[in-house]
Amino acid sequence: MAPSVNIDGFQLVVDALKLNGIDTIFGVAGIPITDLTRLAQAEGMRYYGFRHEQSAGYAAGIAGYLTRKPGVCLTVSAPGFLNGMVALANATTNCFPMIQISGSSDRAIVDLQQGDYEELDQMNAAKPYAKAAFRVNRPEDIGTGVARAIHAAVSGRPGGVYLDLTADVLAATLDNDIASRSLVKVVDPAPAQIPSSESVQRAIKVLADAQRPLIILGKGAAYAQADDDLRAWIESTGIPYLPMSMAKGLLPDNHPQCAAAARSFVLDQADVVMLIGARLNWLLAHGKGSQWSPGAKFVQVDVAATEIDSNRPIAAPIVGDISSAMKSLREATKPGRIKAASAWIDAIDAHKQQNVKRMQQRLDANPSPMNFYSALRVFRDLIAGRPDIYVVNEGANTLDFGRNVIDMHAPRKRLDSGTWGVMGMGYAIGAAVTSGNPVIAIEGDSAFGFSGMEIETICRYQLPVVIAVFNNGGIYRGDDINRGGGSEPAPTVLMKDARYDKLIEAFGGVGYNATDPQSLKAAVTEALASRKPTLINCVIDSTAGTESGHIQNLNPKSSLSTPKQ
Ligand code: ADP
Ligand code: TPW
Ligand code: MG
Repeated sequence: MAPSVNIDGFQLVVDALKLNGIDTIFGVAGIPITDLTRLAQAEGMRYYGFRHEQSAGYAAGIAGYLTRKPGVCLTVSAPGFLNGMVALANATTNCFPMIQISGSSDRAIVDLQQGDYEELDQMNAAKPYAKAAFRVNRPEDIGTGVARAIHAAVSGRPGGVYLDLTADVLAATLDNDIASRSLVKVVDPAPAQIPSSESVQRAIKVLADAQRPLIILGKGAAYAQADDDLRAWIESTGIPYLPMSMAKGLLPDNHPQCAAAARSFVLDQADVVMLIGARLNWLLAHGKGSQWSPGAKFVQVDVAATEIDSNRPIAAPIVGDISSAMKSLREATKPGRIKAASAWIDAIDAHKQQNVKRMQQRLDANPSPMNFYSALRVFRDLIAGRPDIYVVNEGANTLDFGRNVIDMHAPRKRLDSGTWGVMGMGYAIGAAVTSGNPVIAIEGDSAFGFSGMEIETICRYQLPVVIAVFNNGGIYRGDDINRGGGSEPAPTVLMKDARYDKLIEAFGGVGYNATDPQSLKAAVTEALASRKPTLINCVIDSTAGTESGHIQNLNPKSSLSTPKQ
């Protein structure tokens, strides 16, 4: 007797995700996944439909970072898949757990290149950009495919995983009993990786012998959610720390041990540097060059053994997950064994005071039009009393000044362009959806433009997102000139006097045009109180920024004469 056929691939995918506690999907509907989006919603999952897959993927990536569960992005075949792929690569680069699930066309036709609708060999295209890539070719393998994707995304160093579901598999049907037996509930997807006690003892000795120790906290430490152990151990040692941008707030930025206001001094002077969930990549000048003391010794806590020695030799690697590592360090560090010397702390404090004074003078100035400092001061003051607010910050100068000016007071509340320098509204939506908390997205006018249409998404779902477009009329600045003398705008120039606030009104959101700190403060305050989708056009001096922001050293220059800055 033929088995009773009563479950299809669509249903199995939803069942497999739900069985593993995945309750949210970000995506764009179309062939062959339209019914998957409908079914997911019908079955109680949250589905957020975007205007572009890249934004949906950024939302999924940041949701993964914030929740430690893989964020799921669902895309259609070929172009939709490729649009999402930037976000998957971004997740891998930033160590965010994410799964991009994409429908794909007919395998037989794709493999013979016979010209199918949206034809592309997606799994192989995804491989170089993903931590792992899988394709499901039989409906009875859907459960295994989802389980493997989850393990790959969250275990060890998290990353982006690609899961290909062919149109045939989605539409296929399967006997109900066989189908339910094929599902896999993943057990312990991110197992603890406990560091060896030798590695912990070695690190303690290096730190205890240091004259001028320094801790650098990265977003791996934020991701680990080991906030209490991390803070307790750091406070017990008195070692000053520098937060990388997304680790800001892990310990509050106004903590006495925070050395952010003396960054150059501590990097130059430290004799032992302990990296906790931070890579010695371009963001730290690879640990080399004039910023760094050539004799500095390194301790590194990281879940990825392959990260060790990648840029500078690591004298004391602690390979393990940060939660286990901080527990081991707390247990193994005898009281008083590691103690930052008071001469070192005093020297740092002196530098901090000078720099804080200098910053205060800049913040106190009230130029017209606003510059980055005067506009950011408004956000700095508001956020100081609202640790629940997420701050998304993207652009070049808008990003760099924002990082320095806005203090963070709670863990994982600052989300920014990260390791790859990406921009778009996806993080703001992902943070709002996963937390329900208000989000302030401080975006350069160019940064905003990468996915400006997602304001329709924000309005459609009525998300409490306040977008502040720092409108200086360009990429970096708004005053460059056409070097050929022609009348067309210069390459970095965007439309002068654009009114971005008018855009959101088309979708029923609230727009403000802010030309001074008072009107900006009033607009943000009203927006936070109402929780309505809001876009504030912040008019910034078009000459206030610098080309490439704070990374001019990475920008090769031609013999072309540079304009005055
Ligand atoms: P940042 O940009 O803030 O400096 P990076 O993204 O460069 O941070 O570094 C994050 C590091 O944290 C990566 O090397 C990654 O392997 C590591 N990491 C991520 N999650 C964990 C974890 N739970 N435990 C230990 N290390 C982790
Ligand atoms: C996908 C190159 C880096 S920063 C930036 C661009 C285009 C925009 C800077 O202008 P913005 O900020 O946002 O107005 P501000 O305050 O300095 O004026 N394409 C991608 N990623 C990157 N990083 C770029 C281009 C870039
Ligand atoms: Mg700009």
